[in-house]
Amino acid sequence: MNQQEHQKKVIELKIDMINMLAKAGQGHIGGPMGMADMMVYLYHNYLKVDPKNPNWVQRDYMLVSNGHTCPIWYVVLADLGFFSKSELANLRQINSLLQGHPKVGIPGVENSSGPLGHGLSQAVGISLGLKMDNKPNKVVCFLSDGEHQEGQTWEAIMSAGNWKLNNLIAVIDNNNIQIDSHTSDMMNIESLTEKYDAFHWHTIRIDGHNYEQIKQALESANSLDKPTVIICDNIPGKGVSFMENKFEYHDWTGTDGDLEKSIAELTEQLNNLS
Ligand SMILES: Cc1ncc(C[n+]2csc(CCOP(=O)(O)OP(=O)(O)O)c2C)c(N)n1
Ligand SMILES: [Mg+2]
Repeated sequence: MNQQEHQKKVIELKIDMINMLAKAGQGHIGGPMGMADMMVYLYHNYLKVDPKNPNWVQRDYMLVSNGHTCPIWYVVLADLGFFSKSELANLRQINSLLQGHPKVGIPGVENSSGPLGHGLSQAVGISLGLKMDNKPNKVVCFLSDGEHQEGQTWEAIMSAGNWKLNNLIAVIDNNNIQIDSHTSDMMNIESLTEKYDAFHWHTIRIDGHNYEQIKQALESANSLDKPTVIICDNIPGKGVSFMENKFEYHDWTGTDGDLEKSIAELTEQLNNLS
């Protein structure tokens, strides 16, 4: 997918996501909007996956540790055909496939999450197992800035560096928001670059909305004898003016008019592309 196709797909999927949240009446929005560029790039230009055969033994593994951001994951997976798009209309309904947090059993979803701070450990386990079996599959794990305030995340970072897991890529949604504060005000996690370097990772820091930077970062991953981290300096709520950089839009709780205004802004951006 080239840059223009990518931009278009990102906006279309943001609109799908907002429609899905509108139907559910609530759900997480700020993080997912900021992660969309990277998520779409990964699935369309990088990961080796087969939507018709989600458990294909040769697949790359995609994990999302910051599980509350699953709305963007769900729309990307549905768009690729991992499951029917009609499932999106049942988000957060009792007994439906797609709950507010992702779980194993949803086609394409490799890890259950929601309780934060565990996903990188799960990814390290998979990566280590694959290496022990001399398998070429890659493992990509999304995690958040907020999760770097949790001890287990650092145990996983230390383990991956120690075992030189060069089949592992951690992608950080470094958006400087968490549930009810800016991350830097709650508990500063910086400097991530120096910290990952010190834990023996190949450390790349990019603007997570820049197609070329995303492309180059992924091209340089896995080439060294180390795990790779791509620290994405993301804008939460990216693409909707009144949501951008506002921790108040960590989630959307049904405020009247918000979603209609968001879709109007995104539709205008889409029209400007074509
Ligand atoms: C172990 C754990 N503690 C607390 C929560 C509640 N919680 C849900 S989302 C969230 C914010 C975490 O920050 P981040 O992942 O950076 O969120 P975002 O950028 O998407 O706003 C918190 C504290 C949780 N899900 N799991
Ligand atoms: Mg965050």
